[in-house]
Amino acid sequence: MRFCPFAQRTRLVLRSKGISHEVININLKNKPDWFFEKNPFGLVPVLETSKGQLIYESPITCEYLDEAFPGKKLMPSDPYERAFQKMLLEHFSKILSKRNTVFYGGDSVSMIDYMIWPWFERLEPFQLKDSLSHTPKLQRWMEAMKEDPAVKATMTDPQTFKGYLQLYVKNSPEACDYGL
Ligand SMILES: N[C@@H](CCC(=O)N[C@@H](CS)C(=O)NCC(=O)O)C(=O)O
Repeated sequence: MRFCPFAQRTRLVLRSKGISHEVININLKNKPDWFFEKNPFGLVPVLETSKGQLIYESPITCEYLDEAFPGKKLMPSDPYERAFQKMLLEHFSKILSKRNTVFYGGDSVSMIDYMIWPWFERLEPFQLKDSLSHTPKLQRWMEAMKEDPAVKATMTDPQTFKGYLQLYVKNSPEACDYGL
């Protein structure tokens, strides 16, 4: 679903690693029966590999992609650093402000940045951007993230997002298709 932050995590990693893929959007207000064969919980995202293997839960899809495909590794190789990124993700709203680098895992984008980005991208359409006015580090991180090619490729413009939200709150079956 184009507006889902969890699915955006997976799309960010697919883009960042240059993995060729096909996106099939699910209208979550009107899920097709076959979707429950892909994920019995009926949630997006779901990855289906060329061998027909099915993987769901966004952090698990992202870690799978990072491990299964060559190219830039988004998870650190050091076991402590890997554990640290997982701890950050578990508690991201509470402890993120403690870092001293531009990105959360160091001086370049890594998995943790992609895992939390979709929620920050939505601050503007939710008219919450001003909530960052006293957090210069967070603002610098957002500016740096906006320069990342995978972030640019998966970004939804705030107007389109607002259009989706207006339909979503009315429980409209057209919400997921807004802007198509
Ligand atoms: N823990 C899941 C959450 C995924 C999730 O909640 N996706 C929402 C869309 S943003 C969904 O599929 N909702 C459908 C529903 O609740 O029926 C993950 O990380 O992948």
